Amino acid sequence: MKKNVLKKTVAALALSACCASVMTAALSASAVEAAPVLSLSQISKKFSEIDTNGDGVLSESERTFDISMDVSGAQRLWSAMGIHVVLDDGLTLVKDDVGDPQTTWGGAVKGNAINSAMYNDSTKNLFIASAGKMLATKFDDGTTQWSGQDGTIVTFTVTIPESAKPGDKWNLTYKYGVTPSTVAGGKDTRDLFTTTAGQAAADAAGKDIDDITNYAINNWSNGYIEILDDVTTSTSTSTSTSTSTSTSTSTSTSTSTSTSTSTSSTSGTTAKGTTGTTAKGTTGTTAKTTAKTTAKAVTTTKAGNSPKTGVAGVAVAAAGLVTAAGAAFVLRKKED
Ligand SMILES: [Ca+2]
Repeated sequence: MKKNVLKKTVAALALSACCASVMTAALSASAVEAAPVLSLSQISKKFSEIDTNGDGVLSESERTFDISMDVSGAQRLWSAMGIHVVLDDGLTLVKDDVGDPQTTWGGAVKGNAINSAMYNDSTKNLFIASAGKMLATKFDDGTTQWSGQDGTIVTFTVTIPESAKPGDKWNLTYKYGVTPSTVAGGKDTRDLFTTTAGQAAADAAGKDIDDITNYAINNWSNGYIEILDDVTTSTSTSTSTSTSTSTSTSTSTSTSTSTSTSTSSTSGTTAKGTTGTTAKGTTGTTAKTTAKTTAKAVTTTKAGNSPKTGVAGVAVAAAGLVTAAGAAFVLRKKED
């Protein structure tokens, strides 16, 4: 009984959302449409910047990084989210005193009633969920507004390993999770970033993925932490030649060439050639040439970073998905 009422309500919402957007699209070229772009922090630092006290060793605090999950293009245009982020091997999620992910929820979800983060240690899947509502206010063109905003959704914290060294990189990768019906019961439970109306419309149309979610998963930007190679190691071989010739009775030419090649660091070479001529009483000429060659070291070495494979994802499916499903159910329940 309650279910039916709910279904009708959802259908009505979907219908109104559908027709409102169709009408505004027809009336105005600048209709407000959700085009959510989810991102994760992309951090590139030199080892010397991370090793703040300069002792050559990375302490726990020096190895700790805040990762921000942000969204743009969906200001007041979303209300339901459940998305996975997979942490690379080597990254450790920081937890609070009761074992939950240590998180700070941001402005994008401050109007949402439920915000939840769950982490599966074995699969390294972090599931971020948020649920809001439709607002009474509308955009000028009549488009329905929702509680979800642009900005930071959540900030969580990870540490890189003690063995971290220049050239290392760890990825944080968005994943669209699907919990099969065999696990979830009923029908497949899928990740989403949309409105309840958007999802209802997709359900009504028999589509697995609604349009807003589809945009999100095709435009998200993954995160990473990388340590740039700024360490000067190895010996640089530099050769410097200086030749000078001086002839003639009235002028003096001095040529100085200097070449320096370095494979790993910066090197400068200065060659100075001086020649003075005194033949026939002409004045001496001094030529000085300075050549400087700077070669920047480029390191493309990557170590110890095996990319996530689908196999790993599958392996987690059971446990991670149960978690996802659990969250989805909680969300649904709360929404009801
Ligand atoms: Ca240090």
